[in-house]
Amino acid sequence: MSGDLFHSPSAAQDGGLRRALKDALSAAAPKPVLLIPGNHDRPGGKGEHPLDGRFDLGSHVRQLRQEPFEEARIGGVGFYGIPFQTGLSGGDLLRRLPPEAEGGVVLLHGTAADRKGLAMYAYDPEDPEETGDCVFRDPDLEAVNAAYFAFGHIHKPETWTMRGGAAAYPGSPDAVTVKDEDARGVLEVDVSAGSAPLVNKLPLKSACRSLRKSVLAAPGCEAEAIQEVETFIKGQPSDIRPAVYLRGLGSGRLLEDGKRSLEALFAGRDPRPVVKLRAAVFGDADLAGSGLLKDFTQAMRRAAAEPGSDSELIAKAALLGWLALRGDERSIDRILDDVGGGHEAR
Ligand SMILES: [Mn+2]
Repeated sequence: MSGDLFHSPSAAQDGGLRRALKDALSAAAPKPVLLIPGNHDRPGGKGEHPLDGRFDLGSHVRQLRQEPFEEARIGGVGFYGIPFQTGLSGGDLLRRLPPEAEGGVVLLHGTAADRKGLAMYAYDPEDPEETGDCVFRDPDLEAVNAAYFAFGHIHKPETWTMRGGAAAYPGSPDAVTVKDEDARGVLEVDVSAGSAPLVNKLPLKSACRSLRKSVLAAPGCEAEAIQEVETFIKGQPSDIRPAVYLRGLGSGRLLEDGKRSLEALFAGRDPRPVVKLRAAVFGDADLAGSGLLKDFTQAMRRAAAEPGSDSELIAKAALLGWLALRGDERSIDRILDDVGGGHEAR
């Protein structure tokens, strides 16, 4: 397990959670379980953390915590755990590994910076979780010549090969954020000597992935938008965590009430859906009898009714148009930032 077993050090203070975790890990016994701390287990990569051996997670569970790396040998294979840390660069951490790491398995937690599909997760100074530490480059990984690099940190699954071996993020076993839309799984890796490792993705019996959808609201048909959200959520199987964004324009009162009623309706659903109100909302007085707003609303509805229309794009475009008419430049800048962010997240 390559890090971020706990969301935060304080989460690990929960004795009930630790008992449940130990219970779950006992299912693997007597097979050994190796784990390293990630940036969530150990924010900033410094100081005490819950994976420093203070908690007994089972005699078959080994917490690899020594810096810059800690070695374990199992069945003749060398495993090298690199705990999340901030003193050395990713390249320097890999160069500290001994020559025997060739053909072995490396556990590491951070960003594989040369993976194009994962590039948007790379160092972001705006994100307090991304400190810019433990960033690993493919040439530094290749120089180790390990059979397999077991990466943790990025929730999105990705496997890639390199000289003499392979590397992978299995992805989080459950959807942690609304962005985690890929199917969830774990990786079974065969590192038999003398051949390239075989990476086999195994599905999980009980895991959910997120599925995002935008629903367009327009003044005068807020109830239809709420109904559309309800129908969408009811139509999803139990391995989907629906994440619905209410966009467009509408009565703040009606949309807030609708959001609350949806939350009450689905309070018992597991996984519980996420409903986010992202519409530009108006007071009821603003909406009464405004000719321009009415025309605008009708234009939005016509656009949304076009076959094959992208409701999220229409909502954003309509909202920009509406704000432009009102001369609201600050909101336009904010939405344009959001549009850019949304595109990047794909
Ligand atoms: Mn992490």
